[in-house]
Amino acid sequence: MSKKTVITYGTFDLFHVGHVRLLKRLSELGDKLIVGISSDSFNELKGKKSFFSYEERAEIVKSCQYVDDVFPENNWEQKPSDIKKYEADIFAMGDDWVGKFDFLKEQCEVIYLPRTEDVSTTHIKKTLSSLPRVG
Ligand code: C2G
Repeated sequence: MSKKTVITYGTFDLFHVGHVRLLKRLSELGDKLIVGISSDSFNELKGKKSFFSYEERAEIVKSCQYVDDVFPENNWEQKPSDIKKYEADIFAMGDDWVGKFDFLKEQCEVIYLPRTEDVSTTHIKKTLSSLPRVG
């Protein structure tokens, strides 16, 4: 049975249980999971300002037991060449992206998994910014 590589992408800022549960399920789809972490410049393109830098977010995701390797995601266009470079058999994302990456079906299997409800980086940031200042 040939070994299957799964590839996914994301900002993964303020690493939370929604990210962990997605990465766990992704790792169960194959034998190896590699994650494209959005660079700080790409985050700006996505209109996102992350709390942690690319280096910190990459270190945190790489430390996750479900993840085998990480690499920088610098633009929207690199996915086809990444899939070739890493010989990915499956491209998978949370289903807030459903349909958006179906063009990759020419190269590999494309799967969208249900997001974890009631947790998001945006919500965490909003909650923290509404707390009274301490110290
Ligand atoms: N996710 C999830 N459940 C949540 C929050 C996020 O399953 N409660 C998933 C998202 O669906 C995504 C991954 O975790 O597949 C990373 O989410 P983000 O860090 O928000 O990444 P995003 O901004 O969606 O960037 O080229 C693709 C982009 O880089 C994806």
